[in-house]
Amino acid sequence: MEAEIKQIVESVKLSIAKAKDLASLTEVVVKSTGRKSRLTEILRSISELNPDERRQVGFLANEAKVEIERLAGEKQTELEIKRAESMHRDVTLPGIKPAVGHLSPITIVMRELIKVLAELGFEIAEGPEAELELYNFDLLNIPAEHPARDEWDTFWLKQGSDSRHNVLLRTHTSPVQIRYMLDNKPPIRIISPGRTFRYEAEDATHAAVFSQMEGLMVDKNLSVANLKAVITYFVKRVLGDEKIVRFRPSFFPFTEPSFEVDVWFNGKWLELMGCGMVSPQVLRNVGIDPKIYSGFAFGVGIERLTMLKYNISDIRLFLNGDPRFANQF
Ligand code: FA5
Repeated sequence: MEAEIKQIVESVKLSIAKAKDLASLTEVVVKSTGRKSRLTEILRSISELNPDERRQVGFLANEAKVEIERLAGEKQTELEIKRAESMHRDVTLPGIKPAVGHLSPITIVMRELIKVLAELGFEIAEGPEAELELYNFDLLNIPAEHPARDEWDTFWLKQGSDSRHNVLLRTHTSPVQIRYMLDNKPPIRIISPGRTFRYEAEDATHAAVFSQMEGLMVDKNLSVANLKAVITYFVKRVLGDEKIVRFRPSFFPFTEPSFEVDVWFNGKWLELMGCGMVSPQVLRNVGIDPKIYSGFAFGVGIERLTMLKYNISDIRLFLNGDPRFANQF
């Protein structure tokens, strides 16, 4: 039995030395000195031995237990120091840069435009993306059979009994003009940025989902001169003074006269917005007397403006989510 005790101590010594962490050390200690260990078994059976043997074996077994506990204690201290050292942080090392998001180029240009027009006294008015047919078309002088409806084909969301109940995805931000004029009397000076939708074949300059910003000013004595001055001013403020801007006669059912505004870009004209003097019929539709008041309005394509500003050749890049494009801004 004496030899066995010595052998137990030797093998436990080896196991303790090999323990890689505190969990495996605890396991060794429990296995060698716990209730089910051979050492405990020996101590329990001492009473069956004769008195001489009893003293000798008892002494050795107790000594073995004390020795194992001492070795385990030393090992525990060693492992704890190691663990503390591995957790040590060098605060002078450069940190890991967190991935922070950023504004999309559309938002950057939109905000810039809002800032410039706010300086001219325009306030923001908003309208819903899911719009009534009545506001998107009828009250803008585009009745059901009007050919302009083909140009602005869209996604219909709800079919009701008539245009007051039919809901569609708005094709432009112009319905906000109607909503605002129904609720407010002149003088009016608003801008309305937002998403617009068209059932459209996409190409480098046409998207089915894009953004516009509407502008509307209604007051006494407004003329095309005011329209031209405001538009030329904000386009040059956003794109730079050297940009060449052209007003081209055009047609919109809700303005008279109407124009398209183009900017010279990569060797050709790029259409940036539609605009014109608010049609007297539209003013009458919303209860404003066209004999007293006149107004002008414009609807600028924000993607187009952003393409001009940053020299982007394809509108589809805005929505395809490629980080190589998005992270350049
Ligand atoms: C309109 O939407 C009129 N509501 C603009 C207007 C407002 C006229 C107020 C008069 C008074 P138009 O369909 O031309 O017009 O669109 C205006 C601008 O939106 C275009 O000049 C262009 O910059 C942009 N745009 C139009 N369609 C698309 C498209 N599919 N993808 C990207 N931009 C577009």
